[in-house]
Amino acid sequence: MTLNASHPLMDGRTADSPLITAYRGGKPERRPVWFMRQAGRSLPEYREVRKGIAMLDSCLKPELAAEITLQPVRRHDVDAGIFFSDIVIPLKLAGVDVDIVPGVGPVLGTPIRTAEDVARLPQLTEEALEPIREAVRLTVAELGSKPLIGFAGAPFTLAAYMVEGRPSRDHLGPRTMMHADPQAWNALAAWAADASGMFLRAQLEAGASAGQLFDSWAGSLSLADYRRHVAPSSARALDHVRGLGAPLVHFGTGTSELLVAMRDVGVDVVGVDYRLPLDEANRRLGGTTPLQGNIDPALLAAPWPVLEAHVREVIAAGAAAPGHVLNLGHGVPPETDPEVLTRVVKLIHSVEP
Ligand code: 1CP
Repeated sequence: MTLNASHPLMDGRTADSPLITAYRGGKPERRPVWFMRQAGRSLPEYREVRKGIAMLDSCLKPELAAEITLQPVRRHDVDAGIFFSDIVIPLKLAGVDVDIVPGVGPVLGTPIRTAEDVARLPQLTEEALEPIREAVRLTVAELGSKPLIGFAGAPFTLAAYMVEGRPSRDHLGPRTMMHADPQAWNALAAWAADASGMFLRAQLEAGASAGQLFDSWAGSLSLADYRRHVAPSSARALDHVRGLGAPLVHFGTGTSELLVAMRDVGVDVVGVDYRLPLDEANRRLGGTTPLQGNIDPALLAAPWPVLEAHVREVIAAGAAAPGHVLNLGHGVPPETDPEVLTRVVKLIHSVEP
């Protein structure tokens, strides 16, 4: 199982890029940076092209998804594009009744709560993923030597929406289900693992040079629950893309106690949220895992000297790790001034690697 010879990671375009070098634990010629949610509402050019088009529809128009992916790369000179899509797109493409409601987030027509609900879920097919492959092909043709990062939602985070039917704070529904009805839970997590795994594989095969699994809400789990009820299905999602040779990143928020378990599902890089300094994350991981993170998104709205000092601290703390890719500790807040992001990128690139 390998990528095609004309894939950007195989034909010389991205293999030696700063991002891929750092993900592989090397020291690149410039310190790489990208931002989670760099595409999206902080950019006026995004708001312009999205006018009158629903979120999930915009993800399924290949030209539009490619354009939105490229916008922040052009504007900020970040070291990678993150594919514009959403973690619930595989559900939508499988035929699940799901929408993204403005101001709310993902909402399902019918929540999935029992073994019968899980058994009725439609299967995602390879053909349904064609708009995703097409958008990735269009994007990487424009990106040249800058890598595209593909992504998918981890089964727990996806299931958090599927069981609750909408965003929730404490994710009680899935956390109850894994104990009250472990069989139904395992079946749901397996369905989500395969849907996400196929979605990520489609992006990598079509031209993405790295993949990130988002388990954004894993921080609501105890370590014991994570290891027993969640890690096996996250590993199953990644089984779809292991061996392709593309670096794999695993990120969640509130996961300071889970970092080792998240690395152990079999990834190359661990994404760290803003709560834990990177030198401590590196210590917990034994000093052998490249890290990504972890500028506090709250500081993007602070006066520049405060933000600059914080970014320099993150760079210094990350130097302990075998490789470090700068990012935020979670996504770009929609109200962020995009000029601040550009300035942060310039600052990061100006510090000697
Ligand atoms: O109309 C809009 O602009 C809606 C906002 C929006 C955007 C821009 C949503 C709805 N999704 C996205 C794109 C998106 N989603 C990207 C690509 C853009 C980029 O990163 O630059 C990615 C990687 C995601 C992934 C995603 N969706 C995650 C994991 C990352 C994270 O932020 O933790 C999650 C949890 C979702 C669910 C989701 N989709 C949208 C919203 C508002 C939410 C969160 C809702 C909640 O609070 O539970």
